[in-house]
Amino acid sequence: LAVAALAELRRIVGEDGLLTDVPRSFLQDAAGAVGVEARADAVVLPSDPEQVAAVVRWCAENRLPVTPRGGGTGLTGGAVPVEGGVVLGLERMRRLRRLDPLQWRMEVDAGMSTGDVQRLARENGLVFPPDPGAAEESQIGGNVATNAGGPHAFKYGVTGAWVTGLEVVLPSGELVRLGGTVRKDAAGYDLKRLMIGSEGTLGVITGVALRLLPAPLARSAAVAFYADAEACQEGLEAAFASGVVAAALDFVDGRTLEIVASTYPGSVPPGVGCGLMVEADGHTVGEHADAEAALLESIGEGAIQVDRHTPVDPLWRWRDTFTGAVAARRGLKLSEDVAVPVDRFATTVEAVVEIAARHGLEGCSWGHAGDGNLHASFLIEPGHRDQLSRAEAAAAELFGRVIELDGSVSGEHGIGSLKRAHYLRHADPAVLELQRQVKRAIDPLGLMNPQKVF
Ligand code: LAC
Ligand code: ZN
Repeated sequence: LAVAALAELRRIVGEDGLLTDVPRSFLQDAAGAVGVEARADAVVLPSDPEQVAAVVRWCAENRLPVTPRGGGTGLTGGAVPVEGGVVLGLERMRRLRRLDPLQWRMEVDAGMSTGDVQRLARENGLVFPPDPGAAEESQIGGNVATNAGGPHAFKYGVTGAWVTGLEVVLPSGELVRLGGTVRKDAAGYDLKRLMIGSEGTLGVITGVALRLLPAPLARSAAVAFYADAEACQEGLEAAFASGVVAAALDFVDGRTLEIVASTYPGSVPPGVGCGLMVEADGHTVGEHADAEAALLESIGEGAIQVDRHTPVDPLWRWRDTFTGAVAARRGLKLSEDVAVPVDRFATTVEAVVEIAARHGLEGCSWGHAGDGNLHASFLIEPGHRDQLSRAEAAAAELFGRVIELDGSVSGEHGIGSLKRAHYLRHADPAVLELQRQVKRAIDPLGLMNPQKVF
């Protein structure tokens, strides 16, 4: 960027709000260096919504792309700039705007970490249920922009289910509020829903109004180990048949388990091909006890071993290490995020391993069994072009299989730039065209997070 242009940006965000030597950390996300060519002219770190609006307006006037960025923990390159221009980081906007414990709600700056949102709720006897991984690094605005999930989405829904209002800077630079602190709102189109999960392609989320719940009084967790994915599927279906909604129903396949077994807070029996992690909760002691009993009985059917009374928080902390541990195995992984109807869960777990082997790779999966959402990973070594292209071929085949099973190419991580080709291949052209029309209506210059999603 020209010196005069940088001076104008500096006037908006201040000396320390502008980075002209773009740090490498702003050119990647948690997917690592897998297949995106990143490029940016500057990083701006605004301190309030008005600064965000001024930066976006300036970029529109100067026809410069804007790439909004939360904590950078995404796995699809969604926050990675690919056409140059400005990376707009929200990390300096972390204020609590209001917290009304008795009304079960709070409003925060978009840059507040999701961990802080969860903590503030907990300290007030409440709970913010969405729990995508990397809670301490990821930001609530990014979680909204990707409609992030997590283990507890099974019972409580994904991030968007908890959003009552959004403050958004539109691609023109206009600051608008969509929804608010009301719990119901049927006035006009639900445009906040359109922003939720739009991956920064329709505007920059600067503020988020959330509804919360009273925290469950009692929680407990158990882990069931099975010989294979088929047996795990039976445990899963028995848990559904029990009529009790588990707070979470996550799984780990045999290969992933080998990688993470040493840090499991218990001991893994030999001969395990699949594990199921189950949480029961309740707002009264009785409700919890009934839920726990029903779930333990159902997941016990056909299990090799059931670890009852697994400490809840350590279990989920362990669970949160899977993605990093699997990547560290060979240095890198190509990680997919497919979702299938729950009755096709075991078939898909087996398909990952089988497809990987045919491409000469090691494949494994873990994830949110109750939602039929698998994090299918193909392990690769950094710098091996050939392994990366074989992993890409394996992923393409997996996506084809998942679509045949009536599944989706992304259950929770979104499309970003890494999954775009796969999404474009499988999406209905009429639905794609409708999305393009929406995009053109809101971002006619095409400057907001270009080359993402479709
Ligand atoms: C997980 C993240 C990768 O569930 O979504 O492990
Ligand atoms: Zn996940």
